[in-house]
Amino acid sequence: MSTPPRISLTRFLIEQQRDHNRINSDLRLLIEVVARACKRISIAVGKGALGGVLGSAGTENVQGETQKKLDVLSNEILLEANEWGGHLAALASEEMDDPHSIPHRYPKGEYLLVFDPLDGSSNIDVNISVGTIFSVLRCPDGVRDPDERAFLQPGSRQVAAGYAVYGSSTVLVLTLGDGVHVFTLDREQGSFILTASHVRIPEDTGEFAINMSNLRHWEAPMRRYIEELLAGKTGPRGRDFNMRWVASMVADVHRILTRGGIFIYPRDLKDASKPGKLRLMYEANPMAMIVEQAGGAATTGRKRILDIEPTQLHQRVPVFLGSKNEVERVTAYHREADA
Ligand code: P6P
Repeated sequence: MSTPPRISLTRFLIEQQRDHNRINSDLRLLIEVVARACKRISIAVGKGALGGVLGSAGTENVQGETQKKLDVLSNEILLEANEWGGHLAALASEEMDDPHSIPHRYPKGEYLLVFDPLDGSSNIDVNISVGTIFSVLRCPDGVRDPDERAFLQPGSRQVAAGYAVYGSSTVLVLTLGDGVHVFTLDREQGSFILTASHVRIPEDTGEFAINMSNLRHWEAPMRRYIEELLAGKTGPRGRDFNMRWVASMVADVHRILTRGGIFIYPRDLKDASKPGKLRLMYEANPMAMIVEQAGGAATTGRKRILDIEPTQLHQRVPVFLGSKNEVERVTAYHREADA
């Protein structure tokens, strides 16, 4: 059997630009630069205790969460990598209160990049997979000095989205709006190599991902859905289900992209002021674009995530995403309960 040609990320992007006219040179540079930054973050994460970057940075981010040293380092790597290229009008990050302007010494471009530089960082010190999540939007026409308002666009306007998982291998998952493609880092060559194209999420699944410790705080339709899964063969679903929870969204989503499943971080009444834990702009939106591009679904339990009109850069939303038929079922339960 002939081995498929080794297509690097660079070749893939050049072909997307030249043969398919799907992207322009600025967006191609943006993806290349973000991928290169993810390689640097992968190296830093891979050093573990030997890199002197584990543990807390002793600072808090805008979420009021203690920042890990690697959170801060990953953020700096992404800022430094993206400032000089002339492809961005501004950047925003989970780790920064406000958007980051492109220094005046560099040209500005037409894109906005928003990212979670190191998602799942509570897992760093215990050597469990973490990752980077990013989303690309166009800067609104005529906006020369974008502030938070320029970023507040629905996820349906994303031109690209992706994540890197720093696990047993380092994987970059990317969508440019024409399917989902997976690249695996060849550490010897230092290149991301295409290892899967047009990935599809099975519409049905026997696996769910949720943090069960919050059960007593959930809304009624959420408890109904999970209790039916736990009832297994003897219950209304007539089959058994399995559960996984890595507590790194990138790892849970990558498993779902690879073999199906449903990922849920619901609204819980533990803190009524927070409509969910996960952030819309740099967690829910990019993951929702990827999941929908792979034939899955992504809702807040009540509405399509990509249709949400953002009101704040760091706003939170409930997240239900993955195998289409399961997401549609649990969303129907919420709508029935609301009716
Ligand atoms: P919990 C990581 O902190 C994160 O933002 C996501 O990556 C992950 O899915 C979730 O929070 C885990 O939350 O409440 O289970 O620790």
